[in-house]
Amino acid sequence: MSSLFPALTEALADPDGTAARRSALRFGDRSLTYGELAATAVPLAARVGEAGRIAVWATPTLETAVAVVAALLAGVPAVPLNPKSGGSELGHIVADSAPTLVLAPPGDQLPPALTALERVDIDVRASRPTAPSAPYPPVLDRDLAPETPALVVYTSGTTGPPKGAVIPRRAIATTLDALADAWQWTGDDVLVHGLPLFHVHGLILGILGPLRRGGSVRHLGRFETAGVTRELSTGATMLFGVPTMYHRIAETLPDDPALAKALAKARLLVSGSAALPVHDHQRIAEATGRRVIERYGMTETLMNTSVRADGEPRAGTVGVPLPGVGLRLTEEDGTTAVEAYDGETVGEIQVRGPNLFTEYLNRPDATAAAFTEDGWFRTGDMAVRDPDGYVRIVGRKATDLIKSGGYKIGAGEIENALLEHPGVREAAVTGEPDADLGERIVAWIVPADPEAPPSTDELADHVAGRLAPHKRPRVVHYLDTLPRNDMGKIMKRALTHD
Ligand code: MCA
Ligand code: AMP
Repeated sequence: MSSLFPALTEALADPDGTAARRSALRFGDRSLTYGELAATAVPLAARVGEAGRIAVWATPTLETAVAVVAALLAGVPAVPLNPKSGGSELGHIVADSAPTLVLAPPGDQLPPALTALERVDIDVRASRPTAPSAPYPPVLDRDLAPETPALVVYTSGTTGPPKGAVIPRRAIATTLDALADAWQWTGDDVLVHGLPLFHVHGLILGILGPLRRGGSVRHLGRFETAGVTRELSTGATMLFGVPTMYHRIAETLPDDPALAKALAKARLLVSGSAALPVHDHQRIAEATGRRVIERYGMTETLMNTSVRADGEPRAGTVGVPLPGVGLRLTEEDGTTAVEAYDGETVGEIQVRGPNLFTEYLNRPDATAAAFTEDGWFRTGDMAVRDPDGYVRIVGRKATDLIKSGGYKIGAGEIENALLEHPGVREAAVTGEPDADLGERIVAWIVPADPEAPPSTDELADHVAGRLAPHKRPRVVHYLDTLPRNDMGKIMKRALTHD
């Protein structure tokens, strides 16, 4: 397979050439050209070349981008870790993915779950000004087979701990090239975003995307509308974000003419990871004259559909299938295709194509269950199709999956964490609509001692410390019993707070 990053290969071949001098990555006041990225990532790739699998302490920094590029050059699968993950989540991911070493920025303190691993510092400064001094990695990235695993990204299911989706090199190349076609995305584009770097959206689309095109990315470190204004006013051409970020932009716009002006200049504003409400689409369009376009993807499938840059933007839809992606809607039985393009008939979205993952690590049962017998991946997303093929997502099959701030969160893992609190006898978790987060996590608790129930903050801290802060309940209701059916199963639909 050819190199994932032709511009980097070019910079390696000619360290003084034009390609090498082009800007690649910028995080705050720290940046790397393609030449500097090569000089930093190639020695690191040589260092990790023999490793089986490597964990990356995926802070929103230059170091994470360099580490992932190094792993991809070396052909060693990288497991990006959320640096805010709690002990039990990290423990699970490390035990399941069994990395041989962990890459982290120098000076970052790693939690106990990682201290047994060999640590390699990602020292961007050390190799920055010079050409690559270490030998090239034993295997050059262009010699690697398309099926070589590139990343293992952990993603929540309805029950149990997160599963590691194994993403091969061909899926990354395919999805990024399909997006280039749909968005007319070139090396002249400068992307701005403030997404986390341990998920597909921020890492594959937001970092590897610009690098594959030979363009550049400016990462905000953390999302703030002021950073969006600054970057789009000074040369950035594209913005990627989750709906919560666009909601915050829509809220800010009435009092911030500079933000409106900056957004109006952008070539492309893209939202994904969850549905962007039509109201936010409208507010942004009215204030800026620009329409946000949506694309639809999943950790397991990378990107499936998008509104095209040369197509008609339509709020409430995720556009049309990307080149190479097979997409069908199926009836309740999961195999009979829905033929209608009537904007009304609902079916489950199933997809197939070279954009798909290979398997869930160590979970052949879950991998098999995710596909139909004839090889379609069941997304669990419910949709209709307009007469011209535009897909509208209308819901989700599983009520036990919550999308909050663009993060997918399984109710089951939060329930299990809550049950580990001594003050909790029974627990159920649901999602409810939230203007900012899309959905917020709600916990329904039967306390062990009704006279002294654990507080909302205590339970939020408990879940944040064990799993991750974005999985913490925002609201807690206290009940005497949970509603159960004759089989003893909790009836979540009966959980209402009024
Ligand atoms: C508050 N905090 C706490 C606690 N309470 N920390 C520990 N314990 C507590 N009890 C901290 C948080 O860590 C955070 O810290 C700060 O308080 C605010 O937290 P919160 O309100 O939760 O978040 P936010 O900062 O308002 O986040 C909104 C966000 C975020 C920025 C939109 O949700 C986000 O980055 N979402 C992106 C999700 C994403 O990338 N999804 C892609 C997966 P601090 O301020 O220090 O951080 S989906 C995907 O990849 C597919 C393929 C797709 O289609 O894209
Ligand atoms: P994740 O597993 O975290 O990769 O999240 C994937 C899920 O995010 C999909 O199955 C959809 O439910 C949801 N999703 C992603 N993009 C969109 C979008 N543009 N509109 C609605 N839902 C989306």
